[in-house]
Amino acid sequence: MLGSDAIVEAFQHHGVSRIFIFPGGTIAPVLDSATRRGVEIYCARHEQGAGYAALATARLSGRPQVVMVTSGPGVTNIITVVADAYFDSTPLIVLTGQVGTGDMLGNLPLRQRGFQEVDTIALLRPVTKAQFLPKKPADLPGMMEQAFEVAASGRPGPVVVDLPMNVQRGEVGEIPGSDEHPARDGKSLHGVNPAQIRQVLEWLESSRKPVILAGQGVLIARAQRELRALAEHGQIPVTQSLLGLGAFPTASPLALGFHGHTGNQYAGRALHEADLILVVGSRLDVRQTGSRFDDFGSGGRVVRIDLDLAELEHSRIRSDLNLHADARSALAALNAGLAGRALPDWSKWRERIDRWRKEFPLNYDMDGALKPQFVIETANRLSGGRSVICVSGVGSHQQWVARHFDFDYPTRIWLTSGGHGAMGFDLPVAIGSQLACPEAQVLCFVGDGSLQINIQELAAVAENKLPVKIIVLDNRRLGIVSQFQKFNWKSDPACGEKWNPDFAAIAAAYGITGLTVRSVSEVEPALKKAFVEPGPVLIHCLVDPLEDVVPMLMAGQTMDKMWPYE
Ligand SMILES: Cc1ncc(C[n+]2csc(CCOP(=O)(O)OP(=O)(O)O)c2C)c(N)n1
Ligand SMILES: [Mg+2]
Repeated sequence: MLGSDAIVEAFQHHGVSRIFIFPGGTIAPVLDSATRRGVEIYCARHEQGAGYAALATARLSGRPQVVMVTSGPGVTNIITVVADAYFDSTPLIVLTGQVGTGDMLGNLPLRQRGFQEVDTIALLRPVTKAQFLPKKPADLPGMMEQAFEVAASGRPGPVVVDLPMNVQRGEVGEIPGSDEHPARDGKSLHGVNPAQIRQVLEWLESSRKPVILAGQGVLIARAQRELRALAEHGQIPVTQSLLGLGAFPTASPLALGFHGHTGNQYAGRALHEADLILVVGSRLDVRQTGSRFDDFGSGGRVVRIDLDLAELEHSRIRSDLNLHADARSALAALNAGLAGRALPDWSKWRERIDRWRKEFPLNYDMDGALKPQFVIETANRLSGGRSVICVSGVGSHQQWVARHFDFDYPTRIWLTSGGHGAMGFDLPVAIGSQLACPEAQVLCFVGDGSLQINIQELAAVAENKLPVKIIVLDNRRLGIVSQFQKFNWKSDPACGEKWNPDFAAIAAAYGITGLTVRSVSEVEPALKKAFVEPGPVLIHCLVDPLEDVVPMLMAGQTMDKMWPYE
C-alpha cells in the first residue's frame, strides 16, 4: 500500500466520503488514491473556498472534515480558514502537500530549497491543535489516526498533517509502534462534580434574578434540549453569544437574543442586573462582555460551565464557580438535580426584562430608503416553517442578521465567523452547507465587501447546481468599519462610497439567476421568486448606505448602557 492510500484509508475509516480541495502537484498522489478508492472530490476555485466548505460540513455534522491544499501558495492561502476553525472550535483535518523530505529546508540558513516550499508547520502552529510531519510512509496510519482523534476530542479544532511528496508516494510496508505523541491542548475531562451541581442548584434557588448565558459550547455538545429543559423548568431568561444563537429558540418569550457589542440592549440590562449568571459553553469574549471586565456580573454570582479548562483558568471575568465539564453532561446533571423540585417564581424579574424590551426595541426607521433590516426580517418571515441554514459575511449585515433573524437549532441554524471575524466566510460556507444538507434552504446574507473576498466561488455554485439563495446587502460601504472610523475620526477613508459592480449581472454571467431590488415594495416579490426557484439565486439589494448599527456597546461602557442611549 502506498502512503497516499493509507491517507485515504483513514478518511474512509472516519466516515469521510467527500474531501474539499484546491489542487496542485504536491497533493496529486492523494488525489489519485482518493479517485481510485471512490472518495468524492469537491474542488473549489480558491483554497479558502475549499476550506470554508469543509468547515461548514464539519460545523453541521460535528465531525472532522478534510481540506487538502498544495504546498507553498496553497498553504498560505488556507491560513485564514484554519484560523477561523481554531478560534471557533471547528474540527478540520488540514492536509498540505510538501516537497520531498530530501528537498526540505530543515535547519539550513536559506530562504527556500524546494519549489513552492514553505515551513507549513511553523505557519500553522499558532492556529492548530496539533501538527504532524510524517518522515516516512509507515508514519502515516498512526499519524492520521491521531489527527482525527485530536481534531474531534475535547474542544474541537483544526490539525495539520504536512505530507512530503516521497512520503505520499512510498510504500507503507511494516508499521512500527509509534512512540511519538503530538502536543494535546485539552487536559483530560473529569465527570461532573456532584458537589458543584448541588452548589449551583442552591444558588439558583436563592436567586431573585437569574439569567442563563448560552454559548456555542451548547451547540458543539448538542445540548440544546438539556438547555431548553432547564430554562423552561425554571422559566429562566436566556441570552446567547453571537455563535451560540439558536442554542435556545430566539423567538421564545424567554429568549433575550444576543448580547454584547452589537447585541440587544435589554439582554445587556438583564446581565447587568442579574444576581446569578449561569454561563454555559462560552468563552466570554470581549465583544460580548464589553471592556469593563470588572463590571460584568457585578450584580451577583457568575457560574461557568466549560470543557476548555484554559478558558476557565485564564478568564478576564471573575467567576464564583467553574465547572469543568461539557455542556450536555453539566446541564443534564442540573436537570436531574431539579427533578421534582419547584424553583422560585421569577415573574417579577421577567416583567422587568419585558419592560426593557419595550424601552429598547430593535427598531429602525422606514423613512423611504430600503433598510437592510427590513430585507432580513422579510426573509425571516418568508422562510418560516422551513429547515434553514443561515450564513453571513462579516460586517454590519452580520449584526443585523443576528438581531433580526430567528434561530432555533437544528431547524434554523446560524453559521458565522466569530473569533476571527473573517470576511469571505459567507459564500463558501453557504456552498458547504448546501453540499452537507441538500434538503435545507441555505440563505447567505452577505455585504458588498465580504462577497468580493470569495466571489469566485460563484463558479462552484453554478457547477454543482447548488440552490443557495444569496442576498447581497449592498450599502456601497465597508459599513461597520466606516461607522467605526466616522465615530472616532469623523471621516471614513477607504471604507465609504465604494464603487460596486452590478452583482445581479455577475450572477447572470455565471448562469445564476440574478435579481435587483431597489425599493421596499420589491423585496417580498424577489424573495418569493427566489424561494420557489429550484436553482441558485442572487438578489442584489441596494440598501441605505447611511444605516448604522445602533445601539452599540462601546469601549468603556458597562453592559446596561449602549451608545447612543444611557
Ligand atoms: C478578511 C477581512 N479583511 C478585513 C476585515 C475588516 N472588516 C470587518 S467588517 C468590514 C466591512 C465589511 O463590509 P461589507 O461586507 O460590505 O459589510 P457591511 O459592514 O457593509 O454590512 C471590514 C473591512 C475583516 N473582518 N476581514
Ligand atoms: Mg457593505
